[in-house]
Amino acid sequence: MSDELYSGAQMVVKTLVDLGVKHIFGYPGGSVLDIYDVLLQQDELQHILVRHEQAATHMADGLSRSTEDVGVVLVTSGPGATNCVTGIATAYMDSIPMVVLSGQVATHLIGDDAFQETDILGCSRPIVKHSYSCRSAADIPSIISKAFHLARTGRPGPVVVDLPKDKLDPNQLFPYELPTEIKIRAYRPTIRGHAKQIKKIATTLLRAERPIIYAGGGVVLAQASDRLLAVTKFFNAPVTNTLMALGCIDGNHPNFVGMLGMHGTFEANKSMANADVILALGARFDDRVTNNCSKFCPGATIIHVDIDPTSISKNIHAHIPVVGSIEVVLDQLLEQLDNCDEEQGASEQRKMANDKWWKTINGWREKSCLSYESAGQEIKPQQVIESVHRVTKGEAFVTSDVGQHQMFAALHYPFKRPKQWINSGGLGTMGFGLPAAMGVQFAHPDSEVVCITGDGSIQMNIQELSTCLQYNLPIKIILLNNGNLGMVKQLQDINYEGRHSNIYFDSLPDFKMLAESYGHVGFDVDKLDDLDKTLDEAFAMKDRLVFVNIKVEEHEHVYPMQKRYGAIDDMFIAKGVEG
Ligand SMILES: Cc1ncc(C[n+]2csc(CCOP(=O)(O)OP(=O)(O)O)c2C)c(N)n1
Repeated sequence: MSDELYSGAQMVVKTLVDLGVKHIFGYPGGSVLDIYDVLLQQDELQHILVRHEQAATHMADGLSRSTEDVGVVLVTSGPGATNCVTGIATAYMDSIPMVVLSGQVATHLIGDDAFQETDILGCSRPIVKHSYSCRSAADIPSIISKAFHLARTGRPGPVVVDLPKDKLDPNQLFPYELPTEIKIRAYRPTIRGHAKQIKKIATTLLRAERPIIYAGGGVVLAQASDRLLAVTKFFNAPVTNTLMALGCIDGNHPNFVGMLGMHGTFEANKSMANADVILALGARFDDRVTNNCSKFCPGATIIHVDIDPTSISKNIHAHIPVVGSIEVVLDQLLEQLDNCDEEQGASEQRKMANDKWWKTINGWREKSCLSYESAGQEIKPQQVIESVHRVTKGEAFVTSDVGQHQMFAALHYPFKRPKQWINSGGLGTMGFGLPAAMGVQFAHPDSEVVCITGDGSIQMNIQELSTCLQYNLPIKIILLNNGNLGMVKQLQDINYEGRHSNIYFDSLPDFKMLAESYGHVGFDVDKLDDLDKTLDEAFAMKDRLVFVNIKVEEHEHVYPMQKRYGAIDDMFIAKGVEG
């Protein structure tokens, strides 16, 4: 502990700096002005002044998803804090480490309906991993350190820290002590899998004739891609990823059968439905994957590995549950497999079964479920994604909003590495894409960052184009402009006999001019011949934000698509074509 004394506001900033935070996304207001005054007097922590607090949370979230860091947000009490609710829920649903520091009215005013008082701890309780209220300024270093620890360990998630104004008072000074070790009573996530369960996984997988690995976002969060690859190789098993896990195995890897679920590939869903053993790693069996739970993969033995015991058997019963961190459990499994003496002849038998399994899977692959018909000079959304993939050489960080464009990106841009694909999977938050791309660009200033968006979604946080100019963020925004809320239209086409209720904006802005008015470069593209060359020109502008407004075919649907209430593999692979 140093002899120097600090105010609560100074301690907030010093703690963040000491924890290695480089960027904080925020917006000032009365209750946090003491912190803002301290921010001005230092240069180790960069504050990013956003235009809307929801965007600050998505920026912190994007930064976190693309790194191993905790995203940090600073907002004022009342509306500043409530504007964060969607962003907190977005991070919570996808288990993203984030700390939100929210101002609060002075302690003696809490409960008085004071100006800009909101019970943000109450508002956010169901969508945070934990929250803290600060009762003494001297506790600030310890509270923020605990918040970081909780946010990034175990099953990660957002933590809210409420800071009453009187605890930030510049005239009240305290000694500063950053805890060297964090201890939180009753919080001890299980990291190692139970040895007996590991043995069971090994023997079950060794006996499997039709195994499949179903990898979820937990694999990305645990940075377990190398172990996933090792297990994949050992069994020569097919691998399918959830929307959240794309990139945890190279999209072009021969064992990768594509994303599974509602808009998953035919071969991924078929392989799941016909597997005899499913190794689920850090995945939730959510309804966008399973379709009708009562019809879910009836013939399979399900192994479910997750760090969160409450996720296991929540939606689908696990025959072999294993609580533990994915990378540690996979290390244990690989060690177990090394020590396993397969019975004589068993490995040849396994090889024969494996060959047969791949023959069946390759038969499903022959359906080419991602193929589509081109339409002359009209641009198909799939063509845009392919062109973006070409011009970025498959290397860019890609963020998306929510809708058809998100699914086209997920299906047609083969991601090479984990943390390259950044989207709101669990909450499905329109308005996520642009601010998330900004967070990514702050964390990776020299990398190419692309935001794939729709004409509905981009308007939900378009004000951040102004922030992009202030901080010179050279993001490339690719707008798949179909002139409607495409994903809603698709559902209305399929489930409501084409009755289109409230999906057309009759007053869309001129996006090119809008981007230019914010000080950026804008392009319009409306015919196929111009697509490649415009994207080449846009991506050649390395230090400018370029907004490319691309008119795409307005009636295109995303396929494949599961049938409502069906099994995982009850699917359409094209309009009216059953798989
Ligand atoms: C904040 C929010 N409101 C509503 C929805 C429901 N929703 C899901 S997709 C979608 C349409 C998205 O339209 P657009 O951004 O234009 O993308 P497109 O589907 O046309 O590619 C809507 C309204 C949502 N996901 N998020």
